[in-house]
Amino acid sequence: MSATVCVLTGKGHSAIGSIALWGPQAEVTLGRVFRPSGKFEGYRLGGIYHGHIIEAGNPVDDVVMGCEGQHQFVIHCHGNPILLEKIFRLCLACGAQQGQLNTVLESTVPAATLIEKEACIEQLGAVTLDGVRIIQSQIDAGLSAAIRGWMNDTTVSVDSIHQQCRHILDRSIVAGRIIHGVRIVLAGPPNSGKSALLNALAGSEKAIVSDTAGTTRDWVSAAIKICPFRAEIIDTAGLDPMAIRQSPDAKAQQMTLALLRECDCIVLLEDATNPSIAIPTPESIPVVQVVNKCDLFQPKPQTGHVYLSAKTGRGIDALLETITRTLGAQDLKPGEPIAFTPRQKRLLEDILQCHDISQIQRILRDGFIAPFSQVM
Ligand SMILES: Nc1nc2c(ncn2[C@@H]2O[C@H](COP(=O)(O)OP(=O)(O)OP(=O)(O)O)[C@@H](O)[C@H]2O)c(=O)[nH]1
Ligand SMILES: [Mg+2]
Repeated sequence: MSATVCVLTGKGHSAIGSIALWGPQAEVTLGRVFRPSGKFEGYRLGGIYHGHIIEAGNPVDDVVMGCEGQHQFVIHCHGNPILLEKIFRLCLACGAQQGQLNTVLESTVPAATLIEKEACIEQLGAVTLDGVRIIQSQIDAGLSAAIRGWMNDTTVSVDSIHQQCRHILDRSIVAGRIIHGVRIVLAGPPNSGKSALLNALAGSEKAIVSDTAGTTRDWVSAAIKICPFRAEIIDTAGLDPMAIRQSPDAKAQQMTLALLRECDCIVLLEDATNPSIAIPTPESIPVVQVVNKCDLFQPKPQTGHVYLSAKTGRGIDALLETITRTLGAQDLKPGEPIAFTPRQKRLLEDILQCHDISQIQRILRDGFIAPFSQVM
């Protein structure tokens, strides 16, 4: 089996760049690309080696290389991305195959349990610091503590475990939103002020605002922070039952309907000066009802509606608070157990199917607590 190589550091310029090289043939590839300085007596675990990356006998870069485990090396070179790319390609030319960052971590990060290993990998994809914290808190406390508690408590009942599993799965939806971000779709009839609201939320002119109905056809988006979420706000074509079939308008309508089905929350706008018929939305997606243009007309308040003016900005804070509440941010307490991978969620769902405590104990031991090496 050939060695595997992967660039560990980001794509931009930096002082140092790092490349992982691992696998049973790693030393063979290294022998072709790395020339240690001074006396060399072989690689040992924890050893740090200064030397040069060479190509056809000529030095390419001055590097420091660490032996981080059996057949596991990290080359620390200068951080110019062109140089990193060159060293990466040299390793490929010298027998290594390209690996993925996740695989590097699975093979090289030391971890006592599978939850810890998964936490190391998953936190790389977290889009907020809160998301990273949620994942990290599952290693010693959170999910790990809940599982250890069930395993150590000889009196715990199947019903009690089931109840807690359901609670964890519910909270995992909110946690997933904080970890991976949310998609929020602005929908409503033409001219209700969706593009004006997107611009107000983004703080810049992202979308064209005009009093011509049907201005927005293709969707436009902006990324903003709605604490504790990172939100992608999507402005859509106004929903208009009169849009002619087969026309670009009809296509825009279909795109809006597809976006409504694939988001975490719908902000449904209504024009205070021009009330329209209710727009049906998918049942499973939470909706925040907004009445816009309240600077022109203040309608009689209805509970559950947010009244605002995208033009003056009045009511925008109330909208952000309502979105945060609707997405359940307040339901998740710090350190609470959550499942942060599809595998963990599947195991909790499997536990919900078990009626025998010994079956549950087996899933807990093999799926959560077993050392990483025993499970893979
Ligand atoms: N007075 C007032 N005018 C607004 C407000 N929001 C939007 N408008 C105006 O309403 C018109 C339509 O606004 P848009 O944001 O383009 O509406 P839209 O929902 O994106 O329209 P389509 O893209 O056609 O679906 C523009 O003339 C805006 O200036 C508001 O809060 N107050
Ligand atoms: Mg628009």
